[in-house]
Amino acid sequence: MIKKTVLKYTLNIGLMLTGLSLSAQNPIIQTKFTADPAPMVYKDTVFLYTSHDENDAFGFKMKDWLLYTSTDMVNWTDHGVVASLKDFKWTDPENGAWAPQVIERDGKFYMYCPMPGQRGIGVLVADSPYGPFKDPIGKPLVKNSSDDIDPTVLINDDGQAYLYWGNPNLWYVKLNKDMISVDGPVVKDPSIAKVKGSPDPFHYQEGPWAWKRNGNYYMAYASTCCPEGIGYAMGKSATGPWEYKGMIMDSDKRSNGNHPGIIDYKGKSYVFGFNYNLGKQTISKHYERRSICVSELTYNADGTIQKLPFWNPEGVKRIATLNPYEKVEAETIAYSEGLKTEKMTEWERNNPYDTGKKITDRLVVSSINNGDYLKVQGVDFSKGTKFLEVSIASMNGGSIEIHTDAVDGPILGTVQVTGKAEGDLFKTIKSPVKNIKGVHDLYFVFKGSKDLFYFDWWKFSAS
Ligand code: FUB
Repeated sequence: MIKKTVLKYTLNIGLMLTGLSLSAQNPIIQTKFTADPAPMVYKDTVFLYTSHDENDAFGFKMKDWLLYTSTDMVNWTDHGVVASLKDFKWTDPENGAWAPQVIERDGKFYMYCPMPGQRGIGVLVADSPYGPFKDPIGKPLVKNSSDDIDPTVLINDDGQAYLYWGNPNLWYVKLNKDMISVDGPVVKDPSIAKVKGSPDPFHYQEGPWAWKRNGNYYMAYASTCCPEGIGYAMGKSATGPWEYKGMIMDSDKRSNGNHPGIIDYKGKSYVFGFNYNLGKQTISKHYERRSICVSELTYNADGTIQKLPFWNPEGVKRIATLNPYEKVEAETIAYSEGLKTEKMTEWERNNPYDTGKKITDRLVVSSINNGDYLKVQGVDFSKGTKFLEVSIASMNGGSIEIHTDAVDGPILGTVQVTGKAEGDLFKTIKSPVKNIKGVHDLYFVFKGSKDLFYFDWWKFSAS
């Protein structure tokens, strides 16, 4: 494990070297390594399902799938692990949780999960986008060839669903209405299929992402490795024939891989993918420690897509504000440095029968040391401010300085945290703050020595 002070120093040097500034937004998740973005818009929220590179990964070391949500495209709330290889009793639980996709149908949520090494593509189902996800069939949904990775799913206007996947060929199969069984044969897509000795205009590699928009069918994908860019094709039906239309993002040696996830949300379009910036800030060697990025996408009038530069550090613009007068989970983050998140379980205490009953699981911000900070963007203080409440479990104590609009901007207030080794015992601390109005970015800057405390949520009040 790299020492935190060294990590922070290298991170700052890394930020300078990679051209990132402290106003960076990309990569959008800094507390874990994430890859293979699978965004889903459901009601007013973006649900971003991701694969998860372990902190000590050299090659692919991936055990579970994560979920983040946002309603403003800049502040992302961490929901932790939503599914893992352990949910499939028929596979190796240790490694191989590759690129998933989730789709909603008739109020149920279906997660398609590939496992490499000819293990196939499994399916999980849940009644809520937050899970719990369960394996309804107890076996792979698709087990066809060594190409079986990277599923993407589309439900056509006539209700017919299609599952596509594959590296280095694109395959598809029709799904039944139940979304957990197939209808008919597996087909190797004839337009994108690689034919030895023939030209390959698509430069298709893997990571397909299918969608329909304004009557056009689209297939974006990671282009020939390595490095991978993001290419796309358009078609007149859900099964093509596909016509290569160009690159959404050229390959770039700064990112060995890339993997598209594309949505429309609140009147704008977005493409997600990944880079290696965070991992490279601590170690320059190539390891599979990836980080999801996002850019705004623009369609031309004829449905084609404008090419984007490589992931810009600024990311995308905020499209809504954050309400500070309701509890905000501390793991709602626009950008952070030095922090992690983890699930903590609180157990019943003073129980004469010692049943060890679980009271609650909470996801908290952890690994908090002197100088770390988290930023939230676009906090709407229309009612003004008088007090700030925070939910904290102290380890060594310390303080939180609340800065506005910059990490060293004006201080709105300071929360003093006392107490030692409180474990999972969270307490609410109420501190006076100056009055502020309008929309501001907030920086929670942590001061003290090391292992200061765990941070669960915060909330402002105007009286
Ligand atoms: O994350 C594991 C694999 O790397 C994915 O399945 C591919 O698309 C590539 O991103």
